[in-house]
Amino acid sequence: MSYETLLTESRGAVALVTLNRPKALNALNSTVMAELADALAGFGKDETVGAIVLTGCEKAFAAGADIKEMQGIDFVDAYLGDFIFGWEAIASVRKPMIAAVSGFALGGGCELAMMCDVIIASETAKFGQPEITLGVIPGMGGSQRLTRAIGKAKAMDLVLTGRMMDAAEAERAGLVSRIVPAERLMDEALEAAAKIAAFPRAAVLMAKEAVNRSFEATLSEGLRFERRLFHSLFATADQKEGMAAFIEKRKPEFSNR
Ligand code: CO8
Repeated sequence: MSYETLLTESRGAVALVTLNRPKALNALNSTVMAELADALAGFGKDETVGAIVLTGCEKAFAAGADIKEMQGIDFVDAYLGDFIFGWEAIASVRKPMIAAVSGFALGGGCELAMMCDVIIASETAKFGQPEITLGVIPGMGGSQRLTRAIGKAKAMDLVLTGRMMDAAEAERAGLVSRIVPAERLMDEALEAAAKIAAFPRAAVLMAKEAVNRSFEATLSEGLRFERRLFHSLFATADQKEGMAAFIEKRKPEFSNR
């Protein structure tokens, strides 16, 4: 599939999606959002794909929603046109997604990274929700996902002042999973994705579902949900193979059954 604003490729069981508007620092216009939703839904359904890496360019993962596109719209346009359509489709991809972030991840770009399951950042990464400087607020989950990721104190600081945090601060705050030197970013993200994609697919999807459930459920409901998923995995051939391989001191051969 070829896109105007994205590059997509499969590398074994890993799909790589690259935002490709470098001159606009990968600003997220409506074409990017529609193409991203389409590409991620396609890889979500592709049985050969076990994990997805989403990245940008060296200078920017994405510098936010496209301000030039947004500037002229009024409330009725935004409301009736359901402005920022498409993000639900991105956030509901069932396969693990790794954001490989170099440079700016601002506004909608930070929000897009937070829709991924793991954020691997290069030392150059900068995160922020600068919408306040434009007279708006985060619109694609920033006030909610950022607060859950890093807590109220820091989320308020970022959302109210519009300041950026560097990779080290983002890692300390719990937004970023790992920081790597810039030249290692893609290798690290692709290796992590390949590792995930090699594990039994059902267990991987359930692990993602269970962790995400913790954002929605009470502790007792979440624990019950986790237990049911855990029990259900004993119905899979891959559980038998994984445990037999451990006991027989050999590598497991998973079949995704
Ligand atoms: N939208 C449109 N164009 C942009 C954007 C953007 N968000 N960010 C950068 N660009 C363009 C610039 O206009 C410039 O284009 P041109 O060369 O034609 O003038 C080019 O990218 C390079 O940018 P700069 O010259 O500004 O590069 P600098 O290195 O000087 O600065 C910054 C980099 C600091 C990242 C700066 O570009 C900047 O502040 N960008 C805007 C960041 C921002 O405010 N983002 C939040 C946008 S609002 C938002 O995301 C709301 C989310 C709601 C949901 C989103 C749904 C899609």
